[in-house]
Amino acid sequence: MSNQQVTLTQFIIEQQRGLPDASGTFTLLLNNIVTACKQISHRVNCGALIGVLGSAESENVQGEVQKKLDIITNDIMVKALDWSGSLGGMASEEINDPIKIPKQYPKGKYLVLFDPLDGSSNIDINMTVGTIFSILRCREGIEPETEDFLRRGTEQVCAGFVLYGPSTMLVLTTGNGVNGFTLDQDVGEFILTHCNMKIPEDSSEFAINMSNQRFWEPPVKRYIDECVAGEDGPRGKNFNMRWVASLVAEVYRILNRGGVFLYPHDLRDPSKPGKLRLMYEANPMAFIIEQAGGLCSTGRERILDLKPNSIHQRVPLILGSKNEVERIIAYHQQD
Ligand code: AFP
Repeated sequence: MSNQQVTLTQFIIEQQRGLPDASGTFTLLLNNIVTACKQISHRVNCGALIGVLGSAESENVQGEVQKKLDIITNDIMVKALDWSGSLGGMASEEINDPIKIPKQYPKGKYLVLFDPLDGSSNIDINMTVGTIFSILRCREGIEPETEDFLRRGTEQVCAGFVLYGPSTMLVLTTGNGVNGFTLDQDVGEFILTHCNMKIPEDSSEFAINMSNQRFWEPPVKRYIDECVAGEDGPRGKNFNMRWVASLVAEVYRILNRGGVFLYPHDLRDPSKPGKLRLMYEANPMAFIIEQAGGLCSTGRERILDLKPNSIHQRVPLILGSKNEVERIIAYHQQD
């Protein structure tokens, strides 16, 4: 590590210094999240060597079969965070109700919501997975109920994700732009490597699960048909397609070279307006994407403006390069 390198801890402390009311609680919370993610990174890296791959014999609250690592990573997050005194409560993709802070520990002024291992169906094939988190403020001293978590994405004070890929990376926003940090595995520190990330406004790359095509609504069908028509169609240029089936990997790609990601509303099951979860997938990604100059929408509404109705609510999700997402929104308005 050279003297020039800025660690995540230094970066956060320097950012917090500018805030008159900063007490160090937020820095501690973030530090604990990062410690958990380093532990997760280690487990994911070791994979089959330590017997953590494969499915557990259980389902999560969404009725999805849990991977062993879904359970392990959830426990790592909870244990890294519950003692710190910085949290009033937590919510996880893997647990139905809010997770309470054990009685022996003090309660603090933040709430954290997380998906401990997003894209976990990729884990057995050694593809990129990640942890996504969203931090909200909490009234101090209360025992937060579900209702206390159900706040619009605009109220997030911080959002981030850690990507366990060829490198382990943390992407973070506190509402002052987006920065990327790479884990130096030898030193055990996240180092600032991607300053002030900005998404190109235009793009010719889209990501969507094409196997759902027959269920799409007309505006999405129109957008994708026009991309696929390439030079011969109304867009007059060729498009490329990617689908990793891991939101963290798709968002990271878009942050670096632009593009759009769609998991749109579809007509398969009227009880499910989308696949992805608002509070610990769509909201944190929307905060990051908007801070990097992109847009994030359901097609009809801005994600960050949605009033949540449950912790595990699903929403349609369309995000990425500004001009492409604006086009998709316009197609929804014309529908
Ligand atoms: P898993 O965590 O079950 O692998 O789901 C991943 C995910 O929530 C998101 O990361 C992907 O973008 C999306 O689902 C992939 O969905 P499909 O499997 O329908 O392509």
